[in-house]
Amino acid sequence: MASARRAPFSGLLAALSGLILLLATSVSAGPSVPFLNPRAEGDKYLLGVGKADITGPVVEIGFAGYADLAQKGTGLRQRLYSRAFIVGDVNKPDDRFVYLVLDVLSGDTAMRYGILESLEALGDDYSAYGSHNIAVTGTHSHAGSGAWFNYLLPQITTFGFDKQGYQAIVDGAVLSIKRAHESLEEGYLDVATAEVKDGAINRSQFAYDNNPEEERNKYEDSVDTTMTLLRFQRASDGKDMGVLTWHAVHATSLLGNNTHAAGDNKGLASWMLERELGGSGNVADGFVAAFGQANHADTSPNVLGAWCDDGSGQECDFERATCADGTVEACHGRGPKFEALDLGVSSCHEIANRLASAAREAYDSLGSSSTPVVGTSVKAFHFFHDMTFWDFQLPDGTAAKTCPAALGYSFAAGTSDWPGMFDFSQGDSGNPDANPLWEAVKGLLKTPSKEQKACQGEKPILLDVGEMSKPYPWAPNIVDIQAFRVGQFLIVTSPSETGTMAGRRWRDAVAAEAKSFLDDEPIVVLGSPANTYAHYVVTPEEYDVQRYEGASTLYGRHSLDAYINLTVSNVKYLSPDATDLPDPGPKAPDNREKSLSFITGVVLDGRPSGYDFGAVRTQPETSYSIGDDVKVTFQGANPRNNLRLEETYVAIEKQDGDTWTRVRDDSDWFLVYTWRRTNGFLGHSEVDVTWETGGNAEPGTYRVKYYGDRKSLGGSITAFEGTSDSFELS
Ligand SMILES: *[C@@H]1O[C@H](CO)[C@@H](O)[C@H](O)[C@H]1NC(C)=O
Ligand SMILES: *[C@@H]1O[C@H](CO)[C@@H](O)[C@H](O)[C@H]1NC(C)=O
Ligand SMILES: CC(=O)N[C@H]1CO[C@H](CO)[C@@H](O)[C@@H]1O
Repeated sequence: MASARRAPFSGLLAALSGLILLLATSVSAGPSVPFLNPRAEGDKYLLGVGKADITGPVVEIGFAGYADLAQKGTGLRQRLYSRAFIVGDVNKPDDRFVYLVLDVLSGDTAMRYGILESLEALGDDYSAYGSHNIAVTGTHSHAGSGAWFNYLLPQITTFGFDKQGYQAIVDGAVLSIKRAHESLEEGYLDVATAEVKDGAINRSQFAYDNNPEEERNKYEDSVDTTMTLLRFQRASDGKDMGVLTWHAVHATSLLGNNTHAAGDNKGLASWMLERELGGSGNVADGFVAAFGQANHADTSPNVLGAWCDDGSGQECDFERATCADGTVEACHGRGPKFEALDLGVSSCHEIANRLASAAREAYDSLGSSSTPVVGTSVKAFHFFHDMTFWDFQLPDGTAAKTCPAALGYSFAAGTSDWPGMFDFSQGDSGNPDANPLWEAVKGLLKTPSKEQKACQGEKPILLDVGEMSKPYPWAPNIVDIQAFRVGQFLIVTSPSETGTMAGRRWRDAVAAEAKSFLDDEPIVVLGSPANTYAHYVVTPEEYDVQRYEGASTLYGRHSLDAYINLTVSNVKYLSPDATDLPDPGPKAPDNREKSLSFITGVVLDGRPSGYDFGAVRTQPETSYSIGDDVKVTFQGANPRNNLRLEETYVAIEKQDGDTWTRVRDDSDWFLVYTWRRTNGFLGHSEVDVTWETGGNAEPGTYRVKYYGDRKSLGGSITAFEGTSDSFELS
């Protein structure tokens, strides 16, 4: 990162204001007064941050990411959020962009259309927002319900599209934008970085090693270890509104057998940093910290490597990730705390801690070694591009082509983060476990055209998804090309999970182009998976190896070159003088109303005689020591009756004289909600609440609350609650 020009005296001013803040702090200092940063330098922008709940149905719906039919929700560990950041030009308020980080697998076409429609319905106040300036990205958590995808292939493992979960994401994303919009104020941006050397390893080193040696030699690591942090600071009182970070690591710390919804390592890191930095020195309740995803495609948070869980004690095969039986089934990545055998929960906490610590380190270096964002203009562009047999030229003049989407054989094998199950293809109709959606569409599978086979080259085609559009398209052929710029800071979004080296090439190409109109050294970050879910993109050399990531690179060997060409050719629309936008291109298909669904709704909730809804089935013990798990069971009802967005299913209340105050809710990582059916026919269910007091509890007298909603046979939904006996924690 190059140093930027600084206004004269601003260093002195910053030092003075830092001193004043320091004095202010020392007067009021309690034990946990947050670090107060000196004022950011640089130009002023219009800035806003906001956060809202997007937690969809947490039970009975398949989770997105691992494509494992067995991974259906049974509860909630931590609510999922949308975090919104708005940056605008002070002089031209219509020139602005919105960067969303959602605790979900990826941005997607369906939710993006929904968000754009809802914003439009909000009227004139929101007319500055549109397709050209909104990026919808996911943290890539593999621990949330799916069933909200626009295209058919990722819908298969969740039995189709679920409007309730889709709407929760759209409504929460829009609410986060509203909150960010309402918080808009003039302020400053500055950038700092930190290294996360123990946050990720390369899970496809064999493919990475196929990149040219001189290129590999330029980098110390086979994953990008730099976390980039962008601080939002308002000018009126110098308070920090939030931080937006980018770092590459798969959000797959929670394993494929975890069935509690959570934002995985990135969602958890946000909660940690928001708790640490929200408060006195910063904007009190609204401090927003987001951990955006970057070029993470070949990274894994399972940093101890991939091992065979077959008793052999061997590492998985370096080339093919297989174990002694020749399959990948026993191969599992090990997180830093894999011995805990707790579905990845402890490893997730550890990785989140490493991410939050790195962000904290970057944050603490602001002022002393940060780069102020300078240059007043803010620009954004977005357009759709059809990758179907698109001819273009590589920078050296060679002709290249992209192809309709297709997945190769290694896609079915999965990765060391979780072996591919792909059992949706093996269902037969006589089998009671058969997947109804797969049964409905498997006859529509096509064999690839000759042109497609030639185009995909090294990739043996397993699923020719780009040539299958019945009953509606199976995968995107039309992708979102998008980039934003504020001052010398550029954000490129990728609809595909992007490999380490692919991300480096892409960022470098954009930086080189942006130099033509910037006085300051460009800082480029890549955010993904954004706007649609276009599987993977790796370098052509990695494509040739056809591991999982190469097999999932949809548009053929030159997918990355095409993304680079399309972005670089349009960087001119980000120049300070730009007054127009690129052609919006062919609209991506909207499958929301066409999507199949075999997801059954809640029929009714019942209860056994003698137990009301909310009755305590198992009371807590009278006393616990910190470190114990407090467990309480209630007579429950299906949480799909009410998502309780911005509210809670469970809470911990602390006694203070005659009053009980809520001290924990669903946003807390250590308070876990589990729902179990106890009689499917009569609709009976129970809810287990576990409070892991080893996490962040203090001594006191407490009780557990449960908030439920029951459905009658007539369809009406009635709220109820339950309260446990009190207990001592010491
Ligand atoms: C979850 O999967 C991991 C990895 O295979 C395994 O070690 C662990 O025992 C599993 N846990 C449960 C509860 O099945
Ligand atoms: C992209 O490809 C087109 C040909 O389709 C070519 O004219 C153009 O120069 C390429 N742009 C870049 C930035 O490589
Ligand atoms: C820096 C890095 O990620 N290195 C890892 C890449 O993958 C190989 C094989 O899994 C590991 O051994 C390296 O540590």
